[in-house]
Amino acid sequence: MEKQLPPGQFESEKWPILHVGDVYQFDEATWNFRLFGEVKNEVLLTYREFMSLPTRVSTVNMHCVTTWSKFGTSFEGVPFRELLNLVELEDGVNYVQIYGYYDGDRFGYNANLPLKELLGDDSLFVFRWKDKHNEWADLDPKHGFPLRFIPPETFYLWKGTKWVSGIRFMKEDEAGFWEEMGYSMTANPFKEERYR
Ligand SMILES: Nc1nc2c(c(=O)[nH]1)N[C@H]1C(S)=C(S)[C@@H](COP(=O)(O)O)O[C@H]1N2
Ligand SMILES: [Mo]
Repeated sequence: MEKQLPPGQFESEKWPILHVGDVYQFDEATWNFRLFGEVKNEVLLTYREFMSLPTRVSTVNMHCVTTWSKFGTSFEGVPFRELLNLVELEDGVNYVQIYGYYDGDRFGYNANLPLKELLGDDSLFVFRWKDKHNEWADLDPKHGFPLRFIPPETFYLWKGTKWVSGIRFMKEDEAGFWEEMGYSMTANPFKEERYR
């Protein structure tokens, strides 16, 4: 993947940790993943069911709105598009909200994204990464274990929900956690869309 620094960003070799609130403590017995909203059939996946979905490895670039960019990190995860095979969407679904843990609530954090931008190999729910010794390792809880989203690099990394709990399908775009506080709905780092 090409290495292009978006305007106002600097390159970081390290992978910083950034989130609000405490770190989610994984418990397989209570963990599940919910597909809901504008769907004909709501789906609830257990951890085992989610982890049996097809996975792939992608090497991606990450751009945080606080100005660090990290290039060339390899992740293993389930492509977003695999989840689309499990639900029948209502007509006119164009956006999603990806939910995750915040402050005791598994659905306390969310970020909105346009559905059609999430169909490629650079749009993954990840659980493993190639660490600084170039060895495969489980994600650290602070980075979102057991599962976190990594968006395409045409979105700032706040759209990469950690400790994910589900996807809500929507006809109209709706603001998520940071978007409600004034951050950009579209959030393209290469257009420097930080705020709205
Ligand atoms: N659940 C949750 N996901 C989150 C956040 C958060 O506060 N809570 N912060 C976001 C922000 S602003 C960034 S930059 C990335 C940081 O991911 P990292 O800590 O793995 O670098 O997580 C995103 N996902
Ligand atoms: Mo961020």
